[in-house]
Parts: sequence; structure tokens; C-alpha cells
Amino acid sequence: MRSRNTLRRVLAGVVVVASATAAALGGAVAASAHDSLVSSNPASGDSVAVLDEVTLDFSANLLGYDGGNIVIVLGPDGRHYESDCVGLAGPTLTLPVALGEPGDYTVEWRAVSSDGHPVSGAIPFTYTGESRSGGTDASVCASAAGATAAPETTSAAADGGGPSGVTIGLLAGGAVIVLLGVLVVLIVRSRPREE
Ligand SMILES: [Cu+2]
Repeated sequence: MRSRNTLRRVLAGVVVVASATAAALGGAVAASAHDSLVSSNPASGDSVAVLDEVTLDFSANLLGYDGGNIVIVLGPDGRHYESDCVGLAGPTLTLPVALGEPGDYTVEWRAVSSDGHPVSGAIPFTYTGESRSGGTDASVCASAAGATAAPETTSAAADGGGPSGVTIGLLAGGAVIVLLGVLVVLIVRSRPREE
């Protein structure tokens, strides 16, 4: 009876600790927000006659994971018009571009928010300048080329990405706590009773 009561008490303690940790984690997650795109050149819907560089300014410094921040520019023909990899400086992403035919272009971007979550979006703009030959079938940047399909999946997962990350974190945290609890129970049970 005695050891069963101890077991019950330990299990109750584990539940309390697990709930408290989950609440604390939830609070911490709610307190931190994803960084958002503050401004860009070109801005959504802009018409530009000259454009050598796309810049995206975010609300906080992005994380510089290798290949984590990706910006591509797709032309009216669906080809790529980046001329180099994207550069990161604090909260700003800069992408050199060489546009081709006049028409509708789209900047597709994905960035790693300062809280570690990916954010993404698309900026449509119109190029009205002179027609030039150019464009490539894939990105000239290796990390962006490897993730050419990424903008679609990430933009779909942009809002779902955060919560699923949180869920995974909570599940992992919960699992660790449960394992610790089981360990404690096993130790308590295996300890010889002296009385
Ligand atoms: Cu976040």
C-alpha cells in the first residue's frame, strides 16, 4: 500500500511538472512573434523601369542559417532572374538581379525569423524597362536552386510552420518529462524499503 501511494504521489508530481512546463513553453512561444517583412524594393504591385537589386527589410535581424534565407525572382516566362545569391545584413536581404523581357515578375522569398521560424511570401511587380536577354532555368545560387520548389511548400506552411514547430517542441518536452518521471518511479520502486 505504502509503495503504491508513493508511486501515485510521484505520478501526480510528474503531471504537475509537465503541465507547468507546457504552460511556461506556451507562454514563451506566445510572447515571441515571427519577424515580418516591413518594406521591400520593389514593393508589391510596383512598376519599375530599372532594377539591379531586390531588397527586403524585416522587423528584426534574421538568422543567417546557410541556405535558410532564400530569395528568387521569377520572370513572365517562369525563368529565374537572380544574378547572385542573396546577401544578409542584419534585418535586410539583398539580391542582385538582371531582369529580361518587360512584364510581370515575382519575388519569392523565405527567411529565417529571429525566433528560428521560417517566414515566407511573394511580391509581384512589373518590369517596364528595356528588353534584355537573360534568365536561367534554375537559380544561379546553389542553395536556392536546391530549394526551387521550396517557396510553394513554405508559403503554404508559413502559418502552419510555426504551430507545428511549437507542437513538436511541446511533444518533445513532454516526452522528456514523462521519461524522467518513469525513471524516478523506477528508482523509487527499486529502492529497498528500510522500514
Ligand atoms: Cu516564430
